[in-house]
Amino acid sequence: MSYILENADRPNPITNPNRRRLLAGSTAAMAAAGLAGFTRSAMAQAVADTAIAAKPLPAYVNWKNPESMIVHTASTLETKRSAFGTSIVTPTSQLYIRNNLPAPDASVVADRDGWQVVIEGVKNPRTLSVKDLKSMGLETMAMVLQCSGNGRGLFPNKPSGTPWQVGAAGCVVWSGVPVRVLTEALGGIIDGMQYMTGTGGEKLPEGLDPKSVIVERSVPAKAMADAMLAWEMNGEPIPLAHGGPLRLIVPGYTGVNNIKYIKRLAFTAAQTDAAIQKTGYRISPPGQKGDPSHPSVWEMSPKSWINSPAPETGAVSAGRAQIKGVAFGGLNAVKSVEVSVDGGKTWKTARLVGPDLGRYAWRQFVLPVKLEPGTHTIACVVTDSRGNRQPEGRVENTGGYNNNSWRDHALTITVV
Ligand SMILES: Nc1nc2c(c(=O)[nH]1)N[C@H]1C(S)=C(S)[C@@H](COP(=O)(O)O)O[C@H]1N2
Ligand SMILES: [Mo]
Repeated sequence: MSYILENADRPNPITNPNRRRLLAGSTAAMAAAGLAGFTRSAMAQAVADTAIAAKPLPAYVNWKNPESMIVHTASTLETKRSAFGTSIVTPTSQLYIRNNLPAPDASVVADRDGWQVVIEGVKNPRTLSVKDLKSMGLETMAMVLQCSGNGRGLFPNKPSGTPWQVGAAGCVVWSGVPVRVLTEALGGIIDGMQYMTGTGGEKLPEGLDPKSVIVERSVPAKAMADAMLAWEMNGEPIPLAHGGPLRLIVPGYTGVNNIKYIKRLAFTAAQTDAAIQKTGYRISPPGQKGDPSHPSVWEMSPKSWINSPAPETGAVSAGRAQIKGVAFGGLNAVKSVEVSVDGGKTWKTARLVGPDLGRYAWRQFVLPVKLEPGTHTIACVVTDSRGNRQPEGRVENTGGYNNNSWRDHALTITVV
């Protein structure tokens, strides 16, 4: 990933219409941080500092809610831990963003139905438009979209890359045509094709080897069972920033495998030799660069985290509280979630709340507690339907991928 747009033009903070909301948000954050009692000038200074620290939304996603986002760079935005609601689906206005390359020109969403995708590795290969796809089938599915680097910021050795906390993830409802239906309509997959390879439709920067920058990922062909080519998310046409007009959805697989603005879907005998597959996104031992002998970031593992109370300030009043969070199994449904308020010494089973949107969605959970004054470490652990339990520790790796350690995700709160 040599070509990463980290310094794209950002809107001028003075003229940016979001600035007002940003400042309002900072004031609220300060109040939450217990700074409300500070002198006026200290308060004003702190507000100014916060406003400087909080980068404005980049122009291409200036429709996102600035109060719920952490802007790492113009191509990496995460959802604040305090901003995850409890009604399961992550609003598109609050969902994280990760771009390895600048998106295609906005003109591609002016004629969504005209977007074309090449299907290869089937008996009757064809180029199909979104309009064609819409006539071929329909499925709707809720799925956790999570960057493989989510939780990287919780690795003590701070691997290089965006230091995501928990917010490079969301639960999204997608609509589109199942890949299975599509391949059947095109005569089935050619024998021996072991991978499903998707290619992003970005215009590649000139002067660089295309293989070094192209967003092209292969996943085991079996992943196609529940995969889809989607044109809608959370009830709207997929915004360009999230991969419209057409996105490959591979449920249970990490974010990078879900190719935005897909222009080619191929069943292939081998994995693509694009750098993003060959050496990038590999679980390599600390100090070693990724290579094809290391596991690729594919399936997600069971993971959960607490979002309330007070994930950012850690300051909570004594008395009754509802400990809330999210839990998912990756490939399997959530069976149960346990919560500890003593750093993992004792556990209580939480209650799963709200409708079950299927095995690829996350579940919200709640545990009512009475918090006594003092310092407490709140942790949670999910077990999936096959009995896989979220581990206590992380697997150390150079890229800081796949952190699902419950200890790293625990919250320490001070109850007064
Ligand atoms: N075409 C394309 N697809 C892509 C990417 C990209 O840069 N280009 N980034 C990937 C990565 S690393 C992640 S985590 C997700 C992010 O999806 P989002 O920006 O919709 O949240 O998209 C994936 N699909
Ligand atoms: Mo990612």
